[in-house]
Amino acid sequence: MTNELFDLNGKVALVTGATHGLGMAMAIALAQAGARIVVNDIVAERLEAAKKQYAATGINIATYICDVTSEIQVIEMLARIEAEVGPVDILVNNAGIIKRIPIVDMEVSDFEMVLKVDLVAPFIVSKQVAKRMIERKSGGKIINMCSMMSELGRSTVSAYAAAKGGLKMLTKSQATEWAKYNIQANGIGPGYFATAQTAPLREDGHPFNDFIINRTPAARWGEPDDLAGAVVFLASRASDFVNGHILYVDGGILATLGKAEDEEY
Ligand code: NAP
Ligand code: GCO
Repeated sequence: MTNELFDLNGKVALVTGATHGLGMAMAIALAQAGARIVVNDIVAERLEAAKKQYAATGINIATYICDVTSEIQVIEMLARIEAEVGPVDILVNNAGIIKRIPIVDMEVSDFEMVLKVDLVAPFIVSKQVAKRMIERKSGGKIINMCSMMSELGRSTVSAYAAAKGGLKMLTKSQATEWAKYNIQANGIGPGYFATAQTAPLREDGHPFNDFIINRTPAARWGEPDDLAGAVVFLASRASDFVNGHILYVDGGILATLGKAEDEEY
């Protein structure tokens, strides 16, 4: 019974921007649970390189060039996916960017770009995928990549926090509108994970590295594979009565006020 709850055989999963990082780790986990994986990116070379990396783990992915901020490109991509792979059953809105600039120094165009990729794009892709799920009466799973910044502010990442806070509330609104169609919309909120996106915070003895290790009860950065269980759970029958939930995978960051430098828990 338990294995069947998490079985994704026969399902098609689109993981946006999953050419590396958290997206790739989640896509691999979904594939290992039986899903057929579709990945998009904006750069053809990155898709080709990713295809080889996935193949090295025994996973044959379908790839599509698509800028998730363009509704026209998303519509065209979904039409091709349906014709060439099959209708999307599971969507992971993983694609995202960040700009670390103090508010007073940030150009409006930079703020708008982060909102466009991290909030408007998940709206676009979810809308187009959900429309098709409703038309097919198939139900489905929408999983939005939230963040510690869905709950907390941090200097220099105001645009990202505004987007990820909005994405939390978009997730709850999607859950409200789509639950009756048996579509579950939920979020995953990773803590601080070791990927290209956070590399600048971990390099060359950056003080933030030690800060995060001290701020995280698990006393380490997350590794992309730490999201495998969360994404398979939210993509599977096991979460059919879970709606509008943000599942934080953060080593305990949100559970604690933190501790003094030399204090031991
Ligand atoms: P990442 O290394 O920056 O990867 C983001 C991916 O999104 C890249 O493959 C990128 O493609 C793609 N992308 C960006 N803009 C796109 C667009 N307009 N259309 C299509 N694809 C686009 O990020 P990550 O660390 O793996 O994180 C993945 C997600 O989890 C993001 O949403 C991030 O905000 C979130 N998250 C990360 C952490 C963390 O600690 N790492 C924690 C919480 C939440 P290119 O490489 O071609 O630009
Ligand atoms: C930052 C980091 C974070 C992580 C993640 C934390 O500069 O604070 O990039 O934003 O990416 O979102 O959950």
